[in-house]
Amino acid sequence: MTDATTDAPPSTYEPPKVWKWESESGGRFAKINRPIAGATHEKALPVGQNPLQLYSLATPNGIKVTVMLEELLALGKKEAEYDAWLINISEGDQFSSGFVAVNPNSKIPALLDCSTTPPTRVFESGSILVYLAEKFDAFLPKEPAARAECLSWLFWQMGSTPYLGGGFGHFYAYAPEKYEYPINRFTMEVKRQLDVLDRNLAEREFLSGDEYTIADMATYPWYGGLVLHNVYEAAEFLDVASYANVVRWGTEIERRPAVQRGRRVNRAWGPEEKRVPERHSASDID
Ligand SMILES: N[C@@H](CCC(=O)N[C@@H](CS)C(=O)NCC(=O)O)C(=O)O
Repeated sequence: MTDATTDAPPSTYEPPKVWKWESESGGRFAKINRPIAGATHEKALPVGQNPLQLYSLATPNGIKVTVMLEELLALGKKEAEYDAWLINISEGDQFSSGFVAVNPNSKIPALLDCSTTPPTRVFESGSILVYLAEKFDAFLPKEPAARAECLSWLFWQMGSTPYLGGGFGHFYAYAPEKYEYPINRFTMEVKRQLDVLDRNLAEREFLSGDEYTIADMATYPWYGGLVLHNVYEAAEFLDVASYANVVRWGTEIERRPAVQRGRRVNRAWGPEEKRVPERHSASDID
């Protein structure tokens, strides 16, 4: 027997009336996925000497913030000096009581601004970028229309990327088996997103116009990574080379010294010379 609309064999899975957390779902990251929030263990976070304390990891969401901090330092904003502490998410560091106090959502990146009294906690990478842009008056245009365009692209990234990472990446690279239905669904959406970017970048140098902004910093680690670094080993499958404007934009951003520096911070894997697991001063990267 086949499903009348797709010719696929019928699914044998019947969802129960009430879902219960009984077993690991399988696939990479299954061990850290839980259906409940909150801390699993008591542990305080370390705090260094610099005004800003970052708790993170060099994933695309983490890199957004280290790139922004390095860009601010490159502009001469000394108050943007930061300590970057490594949060090993595969070991469950994001579930410590200290981390949960800074980010109740238990995901990197999380920022504590110790230059304010009391210290200000900021979580969600997009929110951290806006906070830093406003605090240091940089990389977020002030003129209302330009600002709206920048924030529109920033929020576009925050809303779109879960389909790339949690949807496409999960089912194409991490799930225990290759399932055709979700791979088709999320490939369609990711290619549409790449086309949105490509059309926009055909008309302008950066995402929101002539200026490099936090919208570019947020979007580059995800879609730049996808078209330049064969993320999920999907470059051929997605035909990323056909999004020539995205390739041009990603290449241009990647040439920036602050981007090169930011990509290495909180990196605890890959070639030794590219790792900077913790950063407490510029000399940790130099
Ligand atoms: N919307 C969040 C997403 C952050 C996020 O998904 N972080 C991942 C690493 S890239 C994480 O910490 N995962 C650990 C977990 O899910 O337990 C943001 O942009 O800050």
